[in-house]
Amino acid sequence: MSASYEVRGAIAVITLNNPPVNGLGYETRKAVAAAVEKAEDDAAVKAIVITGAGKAFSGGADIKEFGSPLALAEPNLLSLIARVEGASKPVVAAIHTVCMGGGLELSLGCHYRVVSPGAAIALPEVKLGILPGAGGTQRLPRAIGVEAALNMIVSGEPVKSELLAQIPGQKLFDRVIEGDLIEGALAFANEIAAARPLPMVRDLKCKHPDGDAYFGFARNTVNAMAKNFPAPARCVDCVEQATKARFEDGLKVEREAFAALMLTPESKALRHAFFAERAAAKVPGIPEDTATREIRSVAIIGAGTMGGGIAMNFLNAGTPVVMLEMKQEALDKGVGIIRKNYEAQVKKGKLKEDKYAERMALLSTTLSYAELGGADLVIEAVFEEIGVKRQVFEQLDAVMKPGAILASNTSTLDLDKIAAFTKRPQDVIGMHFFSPANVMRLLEVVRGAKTAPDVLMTVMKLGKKIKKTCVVSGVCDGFIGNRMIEQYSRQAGYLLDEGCTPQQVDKAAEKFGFAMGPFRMGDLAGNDIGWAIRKRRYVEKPDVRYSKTADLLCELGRFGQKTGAGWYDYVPGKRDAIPSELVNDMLVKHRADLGITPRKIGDDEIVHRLVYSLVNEGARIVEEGIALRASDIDMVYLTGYGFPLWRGGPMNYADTVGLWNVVQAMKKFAKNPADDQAFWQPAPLLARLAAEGKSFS
Ligand code: 3H9
Repeated sequence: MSASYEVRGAIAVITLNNPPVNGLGYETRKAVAAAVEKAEDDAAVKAIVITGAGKAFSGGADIKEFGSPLALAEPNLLSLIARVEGASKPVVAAIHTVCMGGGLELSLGCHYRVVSPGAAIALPEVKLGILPGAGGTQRLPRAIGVEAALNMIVSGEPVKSELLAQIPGQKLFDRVIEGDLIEGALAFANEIAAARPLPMVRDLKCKHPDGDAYFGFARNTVNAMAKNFPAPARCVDCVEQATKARFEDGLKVEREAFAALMLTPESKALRHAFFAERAAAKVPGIPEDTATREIRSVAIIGAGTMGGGIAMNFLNAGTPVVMLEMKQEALDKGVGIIRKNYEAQVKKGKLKEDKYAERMALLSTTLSYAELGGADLVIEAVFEEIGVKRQVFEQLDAVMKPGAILASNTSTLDLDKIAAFTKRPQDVIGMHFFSPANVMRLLEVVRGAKTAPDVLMTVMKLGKKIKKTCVVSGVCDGFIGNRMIEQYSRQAGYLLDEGCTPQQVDKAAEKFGFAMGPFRMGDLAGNDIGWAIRKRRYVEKPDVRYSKTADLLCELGRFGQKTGAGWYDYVPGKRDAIPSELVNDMLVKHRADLGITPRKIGDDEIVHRLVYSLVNEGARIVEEGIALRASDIDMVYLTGYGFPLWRGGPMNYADTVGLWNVVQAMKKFAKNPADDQAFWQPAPLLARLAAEGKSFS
C-alpha cells in the first residue's frame, strides 16, 4: 500500500506509505490522487490532511523512477500537485522529520502546512544535478521570500522547520506543532475546514525590491561556485522568472529547465554517485540488520598527523578517545595539533567555544598499553612497516578486552598477516583513513579473510556515524584506491619519459577535473612514500616496469613540499607549484639516456592514458572481488582521490565513453613503442563487457 486513507471525524487523513522515505513514485501518486477524490466525494469529510508514515513526510520524487516511463506516468507530480491545489476541500500537509524535493513541492501545493519542530526541509535537487521540477522554484520564493528560497534551492541544504517558521512574513508554515503532529493537524484542519476561499501559494506575490541587481549578483556568485555544474545557474533563472512572469509561465520555464538538466551527463553522474554511496553501505551476504557491537570508546595508537586526524572524527561525534604514544613529547605534540585544528575552526566561526571544550574533554592520553584494555575499538596508526605492526598487534592482543575490535590504518600491508599476529583474527579489520583524516570523506574498510561479519557491519555503521563514506575492500596490495593509483602513477611516469613536463600532465588532469594532477599530488603527499613502496616492489615484482623519473627525483632529495622541492620548486611558506628548470633538465637528460626522441602529447591522450589506467585496474579489482561492485570504486575515487564529481568516478566515466571505445583506445596506446604493451592488456572483465556491448553499471 503506497498511501493509506482513514476518516477521523470530519477529516480525511491520507498517509504516504512508501518506505523507506515515501518517495513519490507512480503508485504513491496514484494512491494520493485517488484518496483526494474519495475525500471530496464523501460529504462527511470537511478537510483533508496529508502526512507521511515512518521516518519522513516525503524524501521527494522517487529517484529510482528517473529515466523510466513511470516518472512521467499520470498523475505525474505536477498533475498530482495541481489536483491537490484544485481540491474543493482544504488540504493540510502535516510535515515531520524529512520534507524534501517533490515532498516539499507537494506540501506547497496544499492549502495549509503544519509542521513538527526539527523537520529537515529542503529542495535538494541541485545535488542530483537537476532543479525542483514540480513548482518548487515558483512556490517557495512566494512562501518564504526570494532570497531565502534561492539560498535553499541553489545549495540544496536542509533547513530546520523552526528556523523557517521564524522568517518574518513567511507563508510556508501555518502552525508549528510541538506535541503529537496528527492530533495537532486534525485540530488545525477542523479550525479552517469552513474557511473560503482556499489559500494557494501560487497566488502570493513574489517580488524583489532590487531584482536586477540581486539576480545579477546571484548569477555571478553561483557561476563562480558551481563551476562545472549547470543546475545552480538554471535555479537562478527560474527563481527570477518567479518574480517576473505569471505563475503558469514560470512553471513552464522551470519544467523545460528540469527536463534539459535531467539529460546532462553531470546529472547522470550525480545520480550515479547518490546510488553508489548507498550501495556501498551494503555487503552482500550480510543482512543489514546484523547485530553490531557497541562502540562507546575508542583507543588510537599513534598521535601523529594520521592518529590525531582519526581521533578528531570520534571527538566530533562525541565518542571518548584515548591516544597512545611511546613518548610524552609525541603525545603533547599530537594533542597540540588537534588543539590547533579546533582553534582554527573556532576562529573561522565553524565551531563554538563550548563545543571545542566539550570535544577536548573527551580526549585523554597514555603511554601504557595496559590503560587501553577497556576500549571497544582500537585503531592503530603507526609507521607502515610490518615489524612495527607486529609489535603493536601482539600487545593489543594481550591487553584488549574480549570482543574489542582491533583495527589497522595500514594503506598497503597485508591485513591477514596483521590479523595473524593476534589470537583473534575475527576481531581484526582495516580502517584505512585518508589524510587529512578529519577532513577526507573516504574510509576504506578492509575485510580480512577471517574478519567476522558483525565486526565488518559495526565498522560500517560507525563510519556512517563519523560521517565517512565507507567502501569495503578485500585484502590486496594497496586495497582499492592505492592499487589503482599505482597504475595511474606508472602511466604518469611514462608520459614524462615520452616528452611531457610535469606541469603539462598536471594541467591536463586538472582541466579534466582532478582536484590535483599526479605530480602536484606527489609533491603534497611526499614523493619518498612512493619511492619506498617502489623499492619494495622492485624486489617483490621485478617484472613490473616503471619510469625511472620518480626515483631520479628522490635521489636528488626532492621529496615534495615538505623538503621545499619536488616535481616543482616551492617558495618557503607557500604551496604554489613553480615549474622547475632542474627537473626539466633532469627529464631531458633521462630521455637522452634512454634514446627517446620526445614528442608532443595532447591533453586528450594524457587524460585518457591516466584515466584508463585507473579503469583497467578497477576492472581487475571488481573481477577479483576486492571491490564488491564497480560503483564502489567510483565512490573511492570521488571521496578519496579528487576525481571530478560531475564525471561520476572512473568506472562511470568509462561507461559514459563506452567500454568498446575505452578498449580501442587502450589497443592504440599499446602500439606506442615507448609505452608499455603489457600495461595496456585489457582486464578480462573490461574486454568481455566491451565485446558484449555492456557497461560496468
Ligand atoms: C525530486 O523531488 C524532483 C522533483 O523536484 C520534480 C519531479 C518531477 N527516492 O540516504 P539514506 C532511498 S528529486 C527514492 O541512506 P537517510 C535511498 O536510496 C528528489 N529513494 O537514508 C536508500 O535506499 P536503499 C529530491 C530514495 O535516513 C534509502 O532511501 N530528493 C529517495 O540517511 C535510505 O536513504 C532528494 O534528493 C528518493 N527521493 O536519509 C532526497 N531518497 O535503502 C535525497 C532516499 O535501498 N535523499 N531514498 O539504499 C536524501 O537526502 C536522504 O536519503 C534522506 C534520508 C534525507 C531522505
